[in-house]
Amino acid sequence: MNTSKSDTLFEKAKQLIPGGVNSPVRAFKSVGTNPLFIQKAKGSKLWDADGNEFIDYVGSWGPMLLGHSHPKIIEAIKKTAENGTSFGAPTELEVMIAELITKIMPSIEMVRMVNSGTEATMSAIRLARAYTGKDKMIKFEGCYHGHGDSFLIKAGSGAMTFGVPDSPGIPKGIADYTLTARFNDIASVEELISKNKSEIAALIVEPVVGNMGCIPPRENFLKQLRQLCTRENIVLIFDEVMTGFRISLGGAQELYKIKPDITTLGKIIGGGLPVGAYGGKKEIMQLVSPSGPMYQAGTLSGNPLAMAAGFEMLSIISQDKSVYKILEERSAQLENGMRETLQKFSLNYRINRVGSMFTLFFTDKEVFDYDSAKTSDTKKFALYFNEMLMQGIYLAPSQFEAAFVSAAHSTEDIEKTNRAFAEAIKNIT
Ligand code: HOZ
Repeated sequence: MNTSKSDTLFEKAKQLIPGGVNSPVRAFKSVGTNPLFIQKAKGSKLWDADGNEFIDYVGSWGPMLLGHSHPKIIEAIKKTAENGTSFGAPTELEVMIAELITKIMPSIEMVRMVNSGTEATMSAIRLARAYTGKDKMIKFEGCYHGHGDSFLIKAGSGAMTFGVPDSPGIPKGIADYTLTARFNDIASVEELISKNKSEIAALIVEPVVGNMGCIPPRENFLKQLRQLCTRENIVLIFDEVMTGFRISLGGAQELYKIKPDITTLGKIIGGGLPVGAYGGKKEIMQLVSPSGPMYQAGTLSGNPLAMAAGFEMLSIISQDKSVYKILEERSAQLENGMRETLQKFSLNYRINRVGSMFTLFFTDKEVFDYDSAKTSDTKKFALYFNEMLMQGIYLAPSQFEAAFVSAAHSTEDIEKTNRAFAEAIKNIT
């Protein structure tokens, strides 16, 4: 059998890069195969180094809401690059994108751009501590907020996939400041608050979890979090790195009508370039240096290429009203097709979907938190993943990630995916 170009590249990469990849989940380790090395992508499709074509539901883990290589975004990047790629000095584009973000998400009165979601969440926690003068924070089991020290405690995403939710290398002193509650369990939050009275600076949550697979909040859960945080002077942080501009233009906060104090953003606001942001109430944001004492900085923050791509992306999705309609229609078509197949095979696997984010869990239990997500049969998931891949469908290589539909997915793409799904389920059942 001929070795594929991807396999050859992976062998070489493993000698040079830890695990052969620059971010763990993409290594395909939990599905028992080698990763594909990607050569190019356009619309809903991507092509690997061997020229194989796939319908893509990873979408660079979220940012490709409009599909890959959207002509207007590419044009904006090219045009901006002609005038220089980084100045380490302010540009008009930064003001333009800040204005657009604050308009789309009114809870964000001021915003600071950074380079990744991890930077955004690390900065948001520091800011909450500076604002409240308190040190502890609450996060939820299975939520993932990037790889900052304080967050790799009972973390989701790759940490959950590889079974190391508490990473080594984090001093106990730091870990002690992170308290973990159970998602969708308000009593677990109340208990932590009463045991740590007046010590909690912030509560951070993925309002719809994407990093233990897609898990929506139960009715009133976010509202109850808001009430508790207001009562206890705790800064409520919505990590909308995945949900922002995806599950609705104004993110989860618009969909569920809850106003957080701080929001962290990433992915879509960079239109495929590396960007993150944190923003919120003016009163809190004014503590950020240089208007206040909370220090946070970055040479590439507000980088012109990233701002140009992000601004174009946000302009398109805020003007073109058809985008969210298409996303919902395609996602519903996909969900319905999958449900039909499951029914046909008398399988009760769970599909959680919020807008264009979804996950199929290989369990017959309702999936609403970390423990219930862990009831999934990950061996079955691996079989399913490989069956889909063989039929040209590229999914996230982990049970504990969300799949993303884009506005570039056509009804034919979805039909093909539903046919592949039926075949995959038949072959693994
Ligand atoms: N943290 C991303 C998933 N939630 C994975 C990023 C990657 O491996 O590229």
